[in-house]
Amino acid sequence: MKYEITNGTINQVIVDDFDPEKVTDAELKKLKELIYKNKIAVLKNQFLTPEQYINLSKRLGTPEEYYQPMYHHPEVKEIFVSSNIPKNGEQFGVPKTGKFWHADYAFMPKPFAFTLIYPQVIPQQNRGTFFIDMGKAYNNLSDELKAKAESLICRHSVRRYFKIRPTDIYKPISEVLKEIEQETPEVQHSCVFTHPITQEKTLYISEGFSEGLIDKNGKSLDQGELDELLEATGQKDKAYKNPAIHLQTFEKGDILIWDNRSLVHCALHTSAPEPAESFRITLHDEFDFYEGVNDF
Ligand code: 7UC
Ligand code: FE
Repeated sequence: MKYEITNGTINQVIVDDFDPEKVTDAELKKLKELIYKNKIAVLKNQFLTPEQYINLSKRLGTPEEYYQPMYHHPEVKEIFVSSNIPKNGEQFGVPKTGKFWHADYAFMPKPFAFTLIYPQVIPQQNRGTFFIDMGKAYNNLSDELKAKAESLICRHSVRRYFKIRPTDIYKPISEVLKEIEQETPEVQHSCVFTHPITQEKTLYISEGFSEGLIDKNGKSLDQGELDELLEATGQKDKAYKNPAIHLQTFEKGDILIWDNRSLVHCALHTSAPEPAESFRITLHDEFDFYEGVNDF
């Protein structure tokens, strides 16, 4: 496995000669270490069937199916399908997913270590995903804000970005809202945690899923306090010009793998109705998401 590291707002590990049939466990271990350290890897020229894709993923970690079946690939349930291209005349997966700053499953008690994205149909314009390194974001805070953030807990929920399901049509909105709260009740996570592998401190908040901050005594802080922290990370920049924002573009055959503990991301969906489709797999590794995650 030969790789090259390109320096940028976020470093990328580019692997040109990746062969999932030949790669050894030792090389995959090395790849994971490189991802923890650099945050993003791109495997070039991959043309895998859904089975080959899930088999490769299983060698990198433990896949978890998305909690809502409407996102599942019909043949491989662990594949989350983002698509605006119907298959056999029917909707395939869910269109326009993740178009807001978030870390995958931050609204769940046990978020994932890694996310893999394998674009299948790439639009000509506005392709790619924005990323912000929240380890760097923490590091760039003033000492005063660092100390404050470390003492806080953040509440997270999917409620603002829950997608209306086909089966929700004609339901009273109050019923849908009640179901969201029952199925995915708000969770709490430490506002800052130490990455279990790199030992880097990371600010764990996002514009899409974070609902508010509370102190260790359970007292809620003003919304302005969360907004101040989000602003400092670059997530409030609606023009995506903040220097902390990295735009990752794709080519056909790329598989992107990133560290979902350190990075928040925001999908860049085409404004014109261009066809787009990608297959996502999310993985747990052998470590807790962070030390103490089970206490929440
Ligand atoms: O449709 C979507 O944008 C999915 C989103 C609510 N959740 C992705 C995740 O894994 O956190
Ligand atoms: Fe996502």
